[in-house]
Amino acid sequence: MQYSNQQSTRQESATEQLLAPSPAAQPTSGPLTREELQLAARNHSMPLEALHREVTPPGLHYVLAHFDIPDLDASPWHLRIGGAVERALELSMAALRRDPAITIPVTLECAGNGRSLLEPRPPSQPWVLEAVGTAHWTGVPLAYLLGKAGVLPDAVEVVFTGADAGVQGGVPQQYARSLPIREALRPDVVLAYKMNGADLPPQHGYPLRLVVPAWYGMASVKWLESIEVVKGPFAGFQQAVAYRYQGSADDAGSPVSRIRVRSLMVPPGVPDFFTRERFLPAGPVMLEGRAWSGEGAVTAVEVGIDGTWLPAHLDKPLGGYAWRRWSLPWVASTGGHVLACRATDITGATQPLEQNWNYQGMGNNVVQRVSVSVE
Ligand SMILES: Nc1nc2c(c(=O)[nH]1)N[C@H]1C(S)=C(S)[C@@H](COP(=O)(O)O)O[C@H]1N2
Ligand SMILES: [Mo]
Repeated sequence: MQYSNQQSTRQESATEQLLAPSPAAQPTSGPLTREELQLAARNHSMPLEALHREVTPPGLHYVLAHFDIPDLDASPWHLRIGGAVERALELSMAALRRDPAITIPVTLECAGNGRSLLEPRPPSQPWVLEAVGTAHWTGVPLAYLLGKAGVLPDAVEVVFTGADAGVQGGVPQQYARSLPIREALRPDVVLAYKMNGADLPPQHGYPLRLVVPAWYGMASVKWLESIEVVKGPFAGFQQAVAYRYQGSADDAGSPVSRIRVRSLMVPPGVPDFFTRERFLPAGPVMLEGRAWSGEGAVTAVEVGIDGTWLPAHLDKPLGGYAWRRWSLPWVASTGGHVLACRATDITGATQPLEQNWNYQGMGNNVVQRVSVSVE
């Protein structure tokens, strides 16, 4: 794929570029831009072959950071909990590690997963299909700490602020997101300091991050610095402007929250280096992948073979908030084939065969299609 450098030949001064809404904010067709390539090189997805593994090793788990990854030292580091609480708290990492901890397997997915498939393409991190990963997160339940602080009765939301700062849409900011009180008090929302049993890697939020199971990744604030209980809805950029299902630039839209049902397949056979097209020998092959939904349990996965849908076998899920393996034996016959997979969850929601477009490219859970050549 080529990229164009048109976006870099703008006439504005650096200051104008910072303070004006980014000119790249319009959805675009055509070649990937330099800005998209820069983001794609910083933020990586999970190679699809990692779907073989029930738990994703940190280096294979997708990463998304809006700004720079902060270089934080855990020893002087403190978490502040304040706002509409009876007792403000300031906790060191050592103190947090003494609190009761839980470990929970969680599938995280970026809300922008699938964005680069849209036409026209919303200009942002150009994910294809695999901005996902599943890890065991260990830490203190948020509800335990909010209980210690004592949430005041008129509180409505909890705001989480990370240590990372930058400018987005012309707005200087620290990365911050909120949760409604009832979500913040769920027993499975965790302030995590371990990923798969080891200290968080820098890119995943060291020394402490929030993990909100079932919600798209933007809710799980990394490099967590402060927690503020508030009496009105939070209007920060990442809440009020970004992460909304919008029809157009002037549509206020609705907030992105829970992960839409999705399945992915391990592409069978071997790839062509450049095109990633697949080659495999004729004969029996086990098609497999994983499926998840933030709305409730995955109840079915169908596999499409040249347009005919067959029910896949489902393994037990790893947990209430983690993906579920599916498999289907197939006898590959010589020639070209198109394979697809489509999951359905307990609410009856199923993946669309044709993608739905929205202005920010959020929640595109269109079915994956894999072309294979059988020899
Ligand atoms: N502080 C902070 N937290 C953040 C982000 C960020 O840029 N800064 N990105 C969010 C987004 S959009 C996603 S999808 C997840 C990605 O988490 P991961 O990199 O551990 O997979 O982190 C979320 N938490
Ligand atoms: Mo994201």
